[in-house]
Amino acid sequence: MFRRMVTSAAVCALLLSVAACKKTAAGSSAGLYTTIDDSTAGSISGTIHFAGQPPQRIAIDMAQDPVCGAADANYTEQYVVHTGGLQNVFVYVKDGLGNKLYAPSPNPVTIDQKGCRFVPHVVGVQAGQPVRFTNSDPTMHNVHFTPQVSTNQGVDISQPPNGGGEMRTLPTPELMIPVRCNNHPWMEAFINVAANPFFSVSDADGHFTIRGLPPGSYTIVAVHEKLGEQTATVTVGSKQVATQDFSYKARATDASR
Ligand SMILES: [Cu+2]
Repeated sequence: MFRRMVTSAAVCALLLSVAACKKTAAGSSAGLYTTIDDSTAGSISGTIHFAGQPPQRIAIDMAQDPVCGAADANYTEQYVVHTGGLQNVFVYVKDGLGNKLYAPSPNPVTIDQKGCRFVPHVVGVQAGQPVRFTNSDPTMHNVHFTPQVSTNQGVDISQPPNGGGEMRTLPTPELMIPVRCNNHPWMEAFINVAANPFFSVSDADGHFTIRGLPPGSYTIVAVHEKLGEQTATVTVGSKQVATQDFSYKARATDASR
């Protein structure tokens, strides 16, 4: 018993995911977690702009697998821009919550393999919240990733045609973990593990919304897989929708991707 407690404490000391640790060490989550107060909660909403001409998306040759070759056309997803808005940017609250802890949702975030691509291309998940991997294609796929943070375990699982469903939980915050499929080298997705539930991924028009924030001043960070991070400070009043946009532009080395 004593050893188990010591081990648990040691593991907790290593983990950044304080919420999950305290839950384990205390044996109960009661009182540890802050609940979202809908009577005062505000949100941060904005658009990720892409200034100038985005690099052209390239059609992917999927002929090596007849099933993929028969699927819809597939294009590189590094720069998905529609009417000036950049999709697939992960935006999260980095600072401003003080010592508030939020329970990770037990509901999994799903990454499907469909049309020989990962869908969605970028996901956010809270530390301790499960990620579920599925395969909707009539061909064999695979999910393979190696996190940099040692407390997040690597994954390398084969997924049979129209199968899968395996779940994994990453306990520690980490940004843009690349996910690949061993069978199809063009396939790529990114998992972002957040310390709290306040994050969003920009949609097809570049819009994002982070909901449920208590009134306060926050540091938020936008992360793009190729163009990196941008930071902003945003103040959110009671029931207010605060606006914060970001703007990226192509790098000189990315003439065509
Ligand atoms: Cu695959």
